[in-house]
Amino acid sequence: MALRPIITAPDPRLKLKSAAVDRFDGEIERLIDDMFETMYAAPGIGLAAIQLGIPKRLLVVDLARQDEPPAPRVFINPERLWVSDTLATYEEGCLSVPDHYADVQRPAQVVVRYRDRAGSACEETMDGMLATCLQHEMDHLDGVLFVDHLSLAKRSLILRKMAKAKKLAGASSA
Ligand code: GNR
Ligand code: NI
Repeated sequence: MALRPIITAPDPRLKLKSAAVDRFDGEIERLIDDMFETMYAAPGIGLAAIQLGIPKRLLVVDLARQDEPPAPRVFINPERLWVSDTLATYEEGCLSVPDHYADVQRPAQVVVRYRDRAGSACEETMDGMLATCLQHEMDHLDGVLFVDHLSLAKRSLILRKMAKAKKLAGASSA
């Protein structure tokens, strides 16, 4: 297992549409292990492969609290089959947009079809934080960040701050 660096905005790779996973082989297994290690170390509750620069439709999630045993979940080639009309609002953050948080409205319930780590087809109805997190991660697979759901004014403010922080970091370390 290995920690891998998480890409932060602004970065053109975060806008890519990721491609379906078509082989469930050792390479994917290694990537999944690295994604968990990187997500837990961050720490975060979800991570999409593109956040490590790999444009594959693969994401990992663990919503267990610190006082609960780990509950790692893998979702490969996930598709939303149905979304509720009812919306839910959560304050979201993103490991690719560090230090920024904002309320985002999304469908409160979703039905998702995906393949698990073994490649088996699964279908699951989700609500609560899992529904929000899955939709946040599935957005990453289509090059969408949570800030893209905000008003232009809020999005621009956050992305301007991110660009400035990156420039300052580059100037001092490079
Ligand atoms: O760690 C994360 N927390 C979070 C909080 C609210 C809604 C979504 C998330 S996902 C985020 C990790 C991340 O950036 N995944 O892509
Ligand atoms: Ni994210």
